[in-house]
Amino acid sequence: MNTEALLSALETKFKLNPANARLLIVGLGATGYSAAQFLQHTPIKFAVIDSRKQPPLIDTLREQMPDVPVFSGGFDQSAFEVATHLLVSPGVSLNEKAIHKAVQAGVTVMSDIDLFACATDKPIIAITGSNGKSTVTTMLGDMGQAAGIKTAIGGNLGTPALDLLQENADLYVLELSSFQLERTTALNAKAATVLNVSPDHLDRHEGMAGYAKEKQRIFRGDGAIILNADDPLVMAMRSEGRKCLTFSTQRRADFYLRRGASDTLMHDEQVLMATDELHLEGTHNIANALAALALGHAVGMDMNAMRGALKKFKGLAHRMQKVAEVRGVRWVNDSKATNIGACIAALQGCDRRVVLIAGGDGKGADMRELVPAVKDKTKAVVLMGKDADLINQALAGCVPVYFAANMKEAVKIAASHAEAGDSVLLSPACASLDQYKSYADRGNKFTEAVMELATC
Ligand code: UMA
Ligand code: ADP
Repeated sequence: MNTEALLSALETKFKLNPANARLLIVGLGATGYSAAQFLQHTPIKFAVIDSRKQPPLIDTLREQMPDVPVFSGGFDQSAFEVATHLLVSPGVSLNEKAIHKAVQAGVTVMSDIDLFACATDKPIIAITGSNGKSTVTTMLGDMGQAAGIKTAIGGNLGTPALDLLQENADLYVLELSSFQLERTTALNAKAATVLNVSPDHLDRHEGMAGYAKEKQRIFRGDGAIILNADDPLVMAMRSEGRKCLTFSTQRRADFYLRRGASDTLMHDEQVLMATDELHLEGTHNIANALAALALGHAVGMDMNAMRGALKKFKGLAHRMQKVAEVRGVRWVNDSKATNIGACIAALQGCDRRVVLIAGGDGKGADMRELVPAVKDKTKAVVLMGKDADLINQALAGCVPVYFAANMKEAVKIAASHAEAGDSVLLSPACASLDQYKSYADRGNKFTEAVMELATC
């Protein structure tokens, strides 16, 4: 890292001068810790605060950086009063009283992505959307490597952006959530996309309009804009005077799906590959592949290398992952479907009758949007978790609904309603945290229960 260039960028973009700046890192999870590690090698003075009594990385921080002041167990206003800048972790709402007050007093809010953007002059591909972010980010990582470019992938995907700098890559591919974007101003990605916008995180954003506005922040700067021509909310983000590429599974676009005897992925008049060369389920994954091709193309990646990577891509765990075929019933783990849009895409992609297992924390979404796809594809629904009653009311008797207390019970009930030729799909349309450690934990519990069933 070139510290001089970093400090100059921080001074220009955030009026952050180490001589008088006091930066407060808000949140001591993966993001907060990565920011502390990064700042430790700069002259910027900082402290860390977390509202939790025992934030996950507090012991590691105290051991590794004993001189850094740490506050925990609440957002003590006095810590905010001496700060000139706040670096707020994505899990902390900007509506927190202490943050709100600090902002009113003139304190600048920034994100780890801002620090990252100021710390590198290497090209960045930035990816957001309600669904498909991790899949497209991973596809681009594979494409970059196949093209011989040292590529690092991370952000919301798991590895905090600042940790990626240690890889000294020539291309960074960042998955960004609406929470990361709402507090980011310095990003200028060489190519960026909003894959789609469907209801999610409405408990933290001001309605769909507010949520879409946060996503649109990914297009700040002067890089190429990649848009989903099938999503009107995304197309409304088109901006004059910027290089723009579109992708579509429904109409002619820069990168599109051509239906025919053999369905093909196209770039203008050029046939790129047949869809049956992809090892992925569902039309939504074709959209993801087209988006990845458009992003790669926008940064000048070799088309053959990109095609080769896509042909090898096997999909990520917990996304439409076939777990087993038991007595003619296919069991599919789509635990990562943490919102309505993902669940609808999963149902639409199923070519069999479905017994759906859903439920969890609906994050304030209107579950009635599930009705058409549920009516069209499912023969029964098994509900569990915090918002099971809410989903049941939304479905209003359109299919038989059963309730389960836990995953083992849900799998048992689903098995009793599925016949040979059907699929049982775990695609919850909800976050998992009311009952599980994570979506992965929920998916693993599902897989375990299915395996138990298979052996009895
Ligand atoms: N928290 C507090 N008090 C605090 C700080 C955090 O209660 O002072 C809570 C938050 O409400 C949240 C949890 O602690 O429930 C974690 O928050 P965090 O900001 O410390 O999270 P990190 O560990 O830094 O992880 C974050 C992303 N998490 C969130 O946005 C909630 C990770 O995305 C991301 O991989 C990581 O940064 C690296 O960039 C995870 C996620 O669930 C996968 N993202 C959401 C999603 O995909 O839907 C947005
Ligand atoms: P994200 O990182 O945005 O959560 P993932 O690639 O992890 O996206 O997929 C999350 C969920 O969304 C999975 O259930 C997956 O099957 C579904 N999904 C993936 N891509 C799309 C898409 N383009 N449209 C709708 N749903 C999708």
